[in-house]
Amino acid sequence: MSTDNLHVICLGEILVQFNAVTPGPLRHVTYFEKHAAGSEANVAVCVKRQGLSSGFVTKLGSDEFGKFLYNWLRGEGVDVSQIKFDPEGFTGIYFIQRGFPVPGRSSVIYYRRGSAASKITESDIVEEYFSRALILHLSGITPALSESVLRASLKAIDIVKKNEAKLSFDTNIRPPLWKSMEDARKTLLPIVEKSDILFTDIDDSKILIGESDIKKIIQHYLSIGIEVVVLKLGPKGAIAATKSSYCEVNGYQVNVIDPIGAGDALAGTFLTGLLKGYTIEKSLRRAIAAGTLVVTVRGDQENLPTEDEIEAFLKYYSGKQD
Ligand code: KDG
Repeated sequence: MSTDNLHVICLGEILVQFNAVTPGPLRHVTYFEKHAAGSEANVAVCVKRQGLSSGFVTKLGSDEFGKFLYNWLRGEGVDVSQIKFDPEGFTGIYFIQRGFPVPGRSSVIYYRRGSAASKITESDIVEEYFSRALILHLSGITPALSESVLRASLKAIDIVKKNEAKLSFDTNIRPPLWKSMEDARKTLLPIVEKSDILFTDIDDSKILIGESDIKKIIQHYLSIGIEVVVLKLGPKGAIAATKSSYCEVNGYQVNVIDPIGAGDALAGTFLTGLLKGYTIEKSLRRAIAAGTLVVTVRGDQENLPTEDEIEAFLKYYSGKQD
């Protein structure tokens, strides 16, 4: 491992998110807000905001949106040295429809097939760079982008495993990105099995291991050698477990504007906690606080809290939750 470490390196696609300003079906929405988003990019920004170093590896189109996203990440202090611009490619975008047809829920409409990020190949994975990672973080979105991105992801994983760094994986199954759920299962399971830290939820676990019982899901993942399992329970909170510890933290009741991005805030904050040497329980409490803040606004990254802001949140809610 290089002496010039980065705490967390993330590989994936950052996209422009157009978030409906008003709730309801998109056909009736007139105004959209522009945000920088994308699961792994959200994690990279989260880690950096909480005072650790992070790098984000991707390809962007040589277009206005590519410039916006590059400058955004650079402005946040994420290491962008491995971001490439593809002169032929375009930057992926997506729209968020809020509060319809299910109040409090959002849905995602992608315009990303064939984007610059989907053209990432193994040759974009530089061994010297990935050797600097203490943690490589990926989600189930990245391997779904294309065959070549899947191969690139596997190469990055091999590098960090060879260096005895940790693989953090969020299963994040996004059905519109897969041919079938069987395809998702076959592709993602080998990555899950290599993970040291796993973020998942009940829906994804049903697809991946055919299990929906909370205790059995956790037992299964621990039994295959995953060190830390975090099971996200949506607004109910989350559970974190290792072979020797188990803790459950309840969610907070807040006014949900857009729940998308909460899982990334949770993952990024939890990883930051582990890297700072916090206990599993303290890391999870902080992670739930961060996820809660993100759902109270449009956009995935704007409300990602700093260390002090998490403290202020927890201090305010102390004794008011559970
Ligand atoms: O986790 C939030 C992401 O789902 C969102 O930002 C968009 O990365 C995204 C995706 O591919 O769904």
